[in-house]
Amino acid sequence: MMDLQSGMESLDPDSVKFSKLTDIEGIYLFKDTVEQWEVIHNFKARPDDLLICTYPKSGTTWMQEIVDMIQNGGDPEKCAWAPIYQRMPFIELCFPKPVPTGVEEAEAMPSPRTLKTHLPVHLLPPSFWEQNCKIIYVARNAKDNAVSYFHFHRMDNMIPDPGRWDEFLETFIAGKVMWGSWFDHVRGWWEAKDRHPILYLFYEDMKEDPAKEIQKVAHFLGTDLSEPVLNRIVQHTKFESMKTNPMANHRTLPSFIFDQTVSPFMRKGIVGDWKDHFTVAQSERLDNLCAQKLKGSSLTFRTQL
Ligand code: PPS
Repeated sequence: MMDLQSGMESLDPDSVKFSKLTDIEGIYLFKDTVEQWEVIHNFKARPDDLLICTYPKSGTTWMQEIVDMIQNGGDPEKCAWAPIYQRMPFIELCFPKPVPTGVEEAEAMPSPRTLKTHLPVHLLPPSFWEQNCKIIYVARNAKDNAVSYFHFHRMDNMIPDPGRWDEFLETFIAGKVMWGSWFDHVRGWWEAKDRHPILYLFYEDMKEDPAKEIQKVAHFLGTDLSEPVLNRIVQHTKFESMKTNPMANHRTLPSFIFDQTVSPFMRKGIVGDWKDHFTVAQSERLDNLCAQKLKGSSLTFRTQL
């Protein structure tokens, strides 16, 4: 099997360019993912799989690097063997042939595996529940999440052009973006955590006190980090380090996929960037929507630190 990196480099740029939105049960996903849905749905999770799950742009890559560092005893050399997207297969990712699919990559990987998904709770392949796999979910406040997703739409050529910010915000609110509604995603996984081994964390908490949140992840994985190891992980996974780490910053992806001259993958990495994008009216509207759609769930978000 060709590896993911060589496969992507061999692609015809036109074959990955966004063409049209396709969905599974109303959730927009890549065209190739929809075509392969049967295989993805029947994915065979193993009991010792760890799944990192997020709505897009919530801190997925950050959590992936943290987990890899914990699993490797805080040794950055051991996490540098490949770009992050190759170290942890993204189960619903499907490019045109000859690129291996996320499922194929996962199947070829020895246990214990760490996998990535952005699927909403009701679309997760059932074997993850059957095998009682551990899941780490990271959520980010809707405003910063929307801003980050807007800039991502500008630079990722595989997903639709976002249009103007105000237009994109409407699309985001309506859930007519890839992987669906932010509200349903964060709430669905919040409710699932009461029935399954899910560690539900927040981007804002990770920014405020990374050491505390990293130690929580370590405990969830059944280990305790010594002070020096914990400090090494905090340093290695802070935004400035990951921005310059070629194995984390996605600069190894061909520019016909991610055009980082338009907007870098490691863009700002802060809480509160929404203030530079939202009008007062937009901000109030999103606050009201959050209150309405998360009502009765005990789920709350911080939009500033
Ligand atoms: S993806 O494409 O869904 O996997 O993207 P994801 O990794 O979830 O989210 C990208 C945003 O996370 C920010 N980021 C970080 N913030 C703080 N610290 C660290 N170490 C870090 N790594 C990535 C990244 O900059 C994107 O957010 P924005 O707001 O666009 O900067």
